[in-house]
Amino acid sequence: MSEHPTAPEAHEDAAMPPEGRRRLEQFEEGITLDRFITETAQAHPENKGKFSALLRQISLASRLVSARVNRAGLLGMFGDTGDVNVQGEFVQKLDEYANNAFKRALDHAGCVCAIASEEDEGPYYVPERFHSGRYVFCMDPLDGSSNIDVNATIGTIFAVYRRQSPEGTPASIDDILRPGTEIVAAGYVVYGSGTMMVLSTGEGVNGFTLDPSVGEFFLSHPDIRLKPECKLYSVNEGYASSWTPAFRGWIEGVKAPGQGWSQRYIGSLVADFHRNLLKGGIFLYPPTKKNPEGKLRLLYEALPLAFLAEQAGGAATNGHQRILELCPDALHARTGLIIGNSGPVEEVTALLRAELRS
Ligand code: AHM
Ligand code: MG
Repeated sequence: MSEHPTAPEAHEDAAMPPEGRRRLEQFEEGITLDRFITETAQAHPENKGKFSALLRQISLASRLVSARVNRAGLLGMFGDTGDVNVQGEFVQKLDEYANNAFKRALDHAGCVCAIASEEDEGPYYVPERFHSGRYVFCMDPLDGSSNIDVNATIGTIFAVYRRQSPEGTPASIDDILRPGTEIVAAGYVVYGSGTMMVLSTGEGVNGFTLDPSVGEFFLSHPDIRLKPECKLYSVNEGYASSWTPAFRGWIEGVKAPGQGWSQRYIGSLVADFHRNLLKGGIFLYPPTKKNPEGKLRLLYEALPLAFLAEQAGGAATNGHQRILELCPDALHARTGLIIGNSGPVEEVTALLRAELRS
């Protein structure tokens, strides 16, 4: 039996909650991300190993970024590079590192033909010598960059599409700008007090915690479902003066006496989404005066998280339409985002739709 990763006495701890005991048993069974990938591939032999290669390279890049994030303060990796990205934001040193780590991990493995990144103005088409593959990879390599320098949780968000053009031919922008209904896998990695990858290949959502002592992700959160109870809302209330009356009315409603809601907002979408996914909650970022289309990016922020939310039994809209039915018209297109437990998401969306009609 594997020794990984806990001392036997931990199991004898009568005070340990059942959930903790269950997690330790999962760890002892040693269900690694690698094994999960192998078993997923066996269930889909049509993928010819390329999908597994892709997931393994994502895992590698995540571990590289995790290691770098953990040591950033020691390596002089805080702060910006002096460059400004296509979003008009200063590129942080870790943004650049994460962007390159994922591109380098993926471009030569024969599984990806194009990579779209928040940090790059245009798509990166994989050189032909690397046998450009059958998948398209879209990512925000390091979401929540403003939290880097304060050691608060940040993360990588990604979505995978199957290319539409034939393999072996040059890929194009039409392979990248696809509706969310065509996503074949999506996930994120949170670099927080621990590092965790949350992944869906379209058959539910599973969470894997990185054991840094062995450099491997282990299944720690199998079959994640949003809790039916939803009493957390995440919104930047500093923009309240930009909200429409219907939106403001809904927020005032949850704050009314006796409603029992709490507000939680980290300012890293990936971290706010992760907490809400595990505890039950709703994240809202509507259009504002500063960002009339919304701030968050459809292709590599909203769409992957919408895929995960739906796979976990939740919902995601832009305030009017289901996010997964949207197709970006540009790489860096922005959107409003209301995401989390389906009850409150549908409630806010119904109010906003009615407001639009009136
Ligand atoms: P980033 O991708 O450049 O880090 O920006 C996106 C981030 C999200 O992670 C977060 O939800 C949002 O911006 C916070 O914005 P604000 O500071 O306006 O509340
Ligand atoms: Mg981001």
